[in-house]
Amino acid sequence: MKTYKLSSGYEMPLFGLGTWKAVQEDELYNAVREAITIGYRHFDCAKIYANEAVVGKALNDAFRANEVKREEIFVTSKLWNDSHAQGDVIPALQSTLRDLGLDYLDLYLIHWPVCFKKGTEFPTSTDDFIPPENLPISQTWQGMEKAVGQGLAKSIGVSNFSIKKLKELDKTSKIKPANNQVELHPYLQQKELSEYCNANNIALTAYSPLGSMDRPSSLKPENEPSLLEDAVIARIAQKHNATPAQVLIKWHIQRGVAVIPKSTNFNRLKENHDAQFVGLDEPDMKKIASLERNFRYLTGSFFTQPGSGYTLENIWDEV
Ligand code: NDP
Ligand code: 1BO
Repeated sequence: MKTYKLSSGYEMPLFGLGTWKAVQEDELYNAVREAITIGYRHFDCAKIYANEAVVGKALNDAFRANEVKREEIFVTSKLWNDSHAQGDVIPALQSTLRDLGLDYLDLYLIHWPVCFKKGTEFPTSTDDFIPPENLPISQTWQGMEKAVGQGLAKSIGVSNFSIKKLKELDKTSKIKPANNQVELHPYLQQKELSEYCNANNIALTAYSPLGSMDRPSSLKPENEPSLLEDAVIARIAQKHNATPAQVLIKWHIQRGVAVIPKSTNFNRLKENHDAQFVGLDEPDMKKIASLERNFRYLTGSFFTQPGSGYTLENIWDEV
């Protein structure tokens, strides 16, 4: 499997398994065990997905069964928005490690540039938010740097960060973020952000690469465009005797971007893994580039109640 050498010196596999919304425990457990058998070596987790104990059980059972060694897999998790205070980072990470049954993470990310009061999973009122000016990201990052110092995370990074926020972080950070995990697919190609990350040795990971169709209905407007039904993607898939999902996945790997499609279905796990064997050519890449429409499936609007201190403008730093 292709890897990306992170600025920390560690290698991150360019293909992994997403675990958001995988809430049915047996299904997720079996999916992780099956994924390991198929050849998955990168698992994307987060505290807020509320399923790290299940992922951890599956990983540890696979270690005990000698199917894979800890050092052969790459595990990412993410700091939730309620633990941004510098002193809350290590306890949050330790809690994630306990859930996963691991001694260290390969990568720990700040999940969103949004802060909640301690104990808030999802805000129900504006009182649950801490406005950005009251808890600068530089303080959270100092907690992240301590995680590396204590050997709890091999690499650290961010998620949903704009160029402006990466530049801000650069002014005070001792350890540079190794990774920025963002929504990325042919309808949201993030050209400038990709160029900035490439130039600054920040690996990109693409989330929601297939369009995140299983999002809760509250986060899913009607009539959104479907990547998997896109006619251009379908024609390229047909040409290579592949599926649209495989084209969407391989597009990232071919560009040196990590991609973490979620599935708990055995056939789709295999299909997605085998995307790495599809070879897209230059005309395919050009046709896919032409699909840009600056469209986000995950808009971030769930964080922008009036009075929260957060707006779409100050989350994405776009006008
Ligand atoms: P994806 O784009 O990966 O889409 C998941 C959906 O696609 C599920 O409904 C899944 O169903 C279906 N699917 C999977 N494979 C195929 C296939 N081959 N053909 C057709 N349908 C398929 O969405 P996610 O939003 O889950 O993104 C992937 C991962 O990225 C997340 O799980 C999470 O780990 C991470 N993420 C991180 C975010 C962040 O803020 N950092 C935000 C969002 C996601 P089924 O399971 O039934 O196969
Ligand atoms: C709020 C959605 C988080 C997915 O990673």
